[in-house]
Amino acid sequence: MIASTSDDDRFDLAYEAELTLRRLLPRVAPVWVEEEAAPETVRAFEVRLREHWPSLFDELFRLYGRRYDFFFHVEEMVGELARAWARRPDDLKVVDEHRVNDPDWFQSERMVGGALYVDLFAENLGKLRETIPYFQELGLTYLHLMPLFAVRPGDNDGGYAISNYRSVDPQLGTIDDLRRLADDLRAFGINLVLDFVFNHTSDDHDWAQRAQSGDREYQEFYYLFPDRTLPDQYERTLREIFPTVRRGNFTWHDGMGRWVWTTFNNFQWDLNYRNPAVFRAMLGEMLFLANMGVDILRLDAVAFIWKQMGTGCENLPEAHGLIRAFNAAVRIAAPGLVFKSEAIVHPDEVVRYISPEECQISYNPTLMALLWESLATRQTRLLKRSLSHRHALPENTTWVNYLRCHDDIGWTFDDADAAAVGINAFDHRRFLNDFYTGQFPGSFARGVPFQHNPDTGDMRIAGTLASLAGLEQAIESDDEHLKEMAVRRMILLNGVVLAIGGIPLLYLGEEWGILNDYDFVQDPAKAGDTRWIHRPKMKWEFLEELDDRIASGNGSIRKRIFRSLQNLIALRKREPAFAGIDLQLVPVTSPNVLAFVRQTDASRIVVLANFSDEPQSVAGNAMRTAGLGRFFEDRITGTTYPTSEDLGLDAYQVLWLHRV
Ligand code: OTU
Repeated sequence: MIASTSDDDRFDLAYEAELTLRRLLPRVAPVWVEEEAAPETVRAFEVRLREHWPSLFDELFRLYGRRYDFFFHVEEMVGELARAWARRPDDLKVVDEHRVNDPDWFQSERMVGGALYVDLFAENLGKLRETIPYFQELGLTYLHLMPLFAVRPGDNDGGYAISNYRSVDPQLGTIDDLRRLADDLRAFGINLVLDFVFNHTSDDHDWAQRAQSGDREYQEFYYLFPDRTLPDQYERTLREIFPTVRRGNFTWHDGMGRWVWTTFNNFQWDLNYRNPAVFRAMLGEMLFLANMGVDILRLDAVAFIWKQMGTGCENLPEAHGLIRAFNAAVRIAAPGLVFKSEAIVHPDEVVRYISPEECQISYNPTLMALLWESLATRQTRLLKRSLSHRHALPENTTWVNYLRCHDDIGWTFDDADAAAVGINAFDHRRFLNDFYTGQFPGSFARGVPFQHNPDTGDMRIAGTLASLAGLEQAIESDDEHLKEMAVRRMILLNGVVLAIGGIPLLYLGEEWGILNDYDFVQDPAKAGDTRWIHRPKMKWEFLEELDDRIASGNGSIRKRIFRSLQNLIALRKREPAFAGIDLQLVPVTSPNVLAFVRQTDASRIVVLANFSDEPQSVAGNAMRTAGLGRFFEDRITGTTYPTSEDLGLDAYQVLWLHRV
């Protein structure tokens, strides 16, 4: 049988799936005995297996149906799904039940996220548990802990080079600490988000070590080549992701005498998903994480998981098939878990990962890049152009909107969108890089280059929100006006991200306006990676500055940034119009102003955001047409305006308007 996609084949596949299931079900029986599963546990599993089996089988057959060992792997996999379900803690099964009945649970206006490195924020998992009141004070209901698993010694790419998915980095704690933290977060209504780093393992993962010691079975877990013949052929069509680490995508391994496929760092070995044993093994790791109490799994580097000679080896149809297969498996064995896609690629490709069958949630890198673009140009045309046809998503899915994360900023907007508003994309990216590295005359930003590629001119930007928004420069020149403008820019950006539709995600530390940390170069394991400039240690003494008697100078700036963000978060969580992602742009005459409506049946908010350092005005009538009636009020300041007059926006002002 050959995997293909015609309608006849689809019929045959459904039939094949049904037959296979009939044969497999009795074979699961020993698992139930071993696990001493209650009858209702078995029944619940069988109901969902029947429901999702056709899609799981379909995806697996298309990927692996030609392999001689296909049915062997399928049988083992179903056994593993049953075992995972039998071991799933009861409280998670209760959550599963709720979420199956409410697939929009993550669309709530109450969802507000934060991300952090355990060591940099609180030293270890035990101490992190003690900071839960801080998350509550800020209003977080979603917490992304950067990878905290066992890693290779030395450089481990901020935890993204994992040597064991089932154990925690001993410096951070134990797997039991993680389980306890997950339980506590759940008790406080905070969703736990962890990474599933499934494109690659560390070079010291057990599988990689076995491969190094010559074990053929594990050598097939990776892409290994005896000479340059195939790597050279692949290279013709590949991008370089970390060109300053090493040119090309392959690393020579002396011990094995082999070239290893390493898309990222030399020590991150890409997994070979053409081998069904790899899918099965990683599914086991995923189900283990699911049963730890993870609510949202961040699928790292999704674009890269399938390779095909002659292509860019990014965003291939099989990559989507793999994610759908993982998803179908989760629907069977851990149905409350959802996926978040980390595809920092062209916007047309970003959306292809987003569907209830694939990733229910996705980073919104285009919005992120275009908010920074608007801040640099003071114009909103490219942002609006992009929002006008790229914001809407399929039902039961949403965006994660962010300004900064642990990674760099890449200018991943669409060239045709740029052309449509009269912008040459190539020149514009160069301008943005100049602007955010402070090279462009008049720039307020203090970013640094990340992964400059001398051949293509490509470059990304590292730096904290505050340093990129002008606060570092303003503090250095001790200029009150510049400080004021910088703080307003930060409030403006947050005011948009919290309102625009999707889950807002804050990189923790940014709530204090932390500046770039230039000391990372002193740590040899970090010096080669400028992203560490925006990953400083949390300074808990900032909290004392919330006390008016202590706050002064930069302390009072930090206090203002913290309080304004805290306030915006609280307001967002009280506003039903901010649920979901439905958004309508409102036409206004000023090219510097972004205006949009968010609404539900019961409420409606008009957001105005002035990206210029000059005051702007918006016609009162435009607000009336947007549904604000004769009088309306700004939720943020409490100011009331009449639609009979034009509305004046201060430099960088953001307003959340509702009818009174
Ligand atoms: C991800 O990002 C992580 O977020 C990074 O922190 C890791 O270094 C990397 O994977 C490897 O695990 O290259 O600059 O979408 O942009 O997947 C960030 C393509 C990265 C990449 C993205 C990757």
